Amino acid sequence: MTEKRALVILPTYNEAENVLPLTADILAADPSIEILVVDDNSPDGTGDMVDVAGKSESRLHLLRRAGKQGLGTAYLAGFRYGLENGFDRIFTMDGDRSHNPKYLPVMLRAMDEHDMVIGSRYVPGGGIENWPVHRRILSSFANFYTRLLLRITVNDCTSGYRCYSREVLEAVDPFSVRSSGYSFLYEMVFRVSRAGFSIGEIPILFEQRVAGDSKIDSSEIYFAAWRVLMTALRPPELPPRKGPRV
Ligand SMILES: Nc1nc2c(ncn2[C@@H]2O[C@H](COP(=O)(O)OP(=O)(O)OP(=O)(O)O)[C@@H](O)[C@H]2O)c(=O)[nH]1
Ligand SMILES: [Mg+2]
Repeated sequence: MTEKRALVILPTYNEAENVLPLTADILAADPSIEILVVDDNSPDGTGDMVDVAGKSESRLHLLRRAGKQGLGTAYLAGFRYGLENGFDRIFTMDGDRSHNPKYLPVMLRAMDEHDMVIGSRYVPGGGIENWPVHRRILSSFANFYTRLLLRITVNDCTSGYRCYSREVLEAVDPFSVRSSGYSFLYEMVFRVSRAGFSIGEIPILFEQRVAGDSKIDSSEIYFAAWRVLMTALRPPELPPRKGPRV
């Protein structure tokens, strides 16, 4: 059996203090993993730092975009790169060190059993470190509401720490997802589960960012709640499933 190739997509916008320690930890976590940083021309020089580091590290790649274009399209640019370059396992992770790379090998092993694996804060053993109470309540309510309205069984629909198989990305047409941020995350879970693929959850401890500023506005969570309702009322047309998992 040929070894499966894995890519971690790291969307970054002004993560200069985080990006190189994070990429070093990811590369050390598993020798089969490569990284694509999708940087939106960060004014703090994040992209330049990755560019320099990539010259002496063949597993570190950089995709620069002209300006801040949002998290959803950064994921899509990464998916396109991963599919075009023959990767079989495609991860997404936040670039602010909230997602600990120590879970990557565990998630990779779980991909032997599942088509998609989520690093989950809301399964036994998972959790969130140092979040203010209002943010915890909002996030767990958002997940409860999403599960209920969309009738999906995944516990953490808005975790950005996840892995998709190539087959999943080829089947669910992520390029037709128009929403960004949290909406993009739950909508992908919805599509993957509706298409009949198996989704596993691995408990993770989500660590609050220690450096740099948050880029996602909390208003996005209200927008996502609205989008969930719209998706429940008018589910997107999904392409037919290509065939059973073998
Ligand atoms: N390329 C790109 N990356 C982005 C954009 N917006 C956010 N990001 C990155 O996406 C990841 C998640 O964003 P965060 O700001 O950490 O969002 P969050 O985790 O909800 O907020 P905090 O908990 O406050 O960190 C980080 O790596 C950001 O740098 C964007 O427009 N383009
Ligand atoms: Mg963050």
